[in-house]
Amino acid sequence: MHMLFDCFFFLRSATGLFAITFLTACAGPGLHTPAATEWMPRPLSSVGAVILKAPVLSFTDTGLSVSDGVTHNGLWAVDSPGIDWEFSLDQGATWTRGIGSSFEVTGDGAKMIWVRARDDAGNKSEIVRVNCVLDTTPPAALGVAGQTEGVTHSLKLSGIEPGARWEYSLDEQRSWSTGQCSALGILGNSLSRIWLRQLDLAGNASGVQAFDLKDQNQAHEASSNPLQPSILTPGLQTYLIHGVLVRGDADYVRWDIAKGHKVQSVKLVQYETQDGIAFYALQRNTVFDAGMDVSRMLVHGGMGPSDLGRNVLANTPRSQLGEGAMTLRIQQTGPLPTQYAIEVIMAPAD
Ligand SMILES: [Ca+2]
Ligand SMILES: [Ca+2]
Repeated sequence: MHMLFDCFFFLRSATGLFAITFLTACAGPGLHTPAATEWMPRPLSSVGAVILKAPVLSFTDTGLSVSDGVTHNGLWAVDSPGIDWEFSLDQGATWTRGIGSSFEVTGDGAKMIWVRARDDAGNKSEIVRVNCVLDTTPPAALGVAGQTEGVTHSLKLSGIEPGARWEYSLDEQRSWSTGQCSALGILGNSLSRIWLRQLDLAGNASGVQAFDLKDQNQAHEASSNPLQPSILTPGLQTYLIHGVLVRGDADYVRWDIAKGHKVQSVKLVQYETQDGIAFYALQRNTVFDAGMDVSRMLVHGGMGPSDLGRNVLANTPRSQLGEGAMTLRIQQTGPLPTQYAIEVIMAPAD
């Protein structure tokens, strides 16, 4: 995404030409905000009498926010059609002639970037100023400590940078999903390995870490008894339920939503099979005793490849997502084994 900083216009007064520059702030919390207004009166009858059209300055804002000015990309584009330009990184003390239509800023840290048009007659534009933070340094790899709590295996994550997010991959790093809080609760017997990493505020990825789920001796086959579902350990915000389904073998898993919290999403995140589709249902109860009575289910339906990443609770009223128990049933009607993984995200209630 490009941020454009071309908001300026001119006013003519009795004494000469004035330029007003309004700079769009690329600043978020803790960042410097560019000067909002710049008055530059110029005499009309000397060298430098003409105020040139100011360049348009843009850069690619990266990371968790693409509007906070924190970026790992130091390449700045300058649009100054037909007019030479120059830039300063020291608030105008020294200027560097621009070549082409971009320049690169190096060195991590807060940057005050000034750009203006110029010509050989000494004419200049007003200065376009932008403050940003360049961060090209990847964060350290996550610390990961596993522990088993009941039938849930919890990965406690440490070393998460302020403002960073952590991600996991179930497909050997081809795709990544974002986790919440600083732990991942895993229940099931299908996944063999999970990859973990963090992305800092600017979007730099840390080194990855593999966590072997087969060697940890914590695989748990989810209960096939609707009245005795497997129970996720409480207190975490990110969970993965995984297993293998085949005709006649449904999985039942329950979680308890703490007071002041809600279920934010329930998503299929892995589905590997040669066989059609699975069927899921969620019931607001400590057991799944709805049977086939859909009126007692919160949601129900098919889950297949086209449902990957879809929050099945997206249309459920918020009032039904709060404190209390919720039980999942997932099953398959075909004879070929289906591997699945479902992500459950909890969050503080609004
Ligand atoms: Ca950013
Ligand atoms: Ca960094």
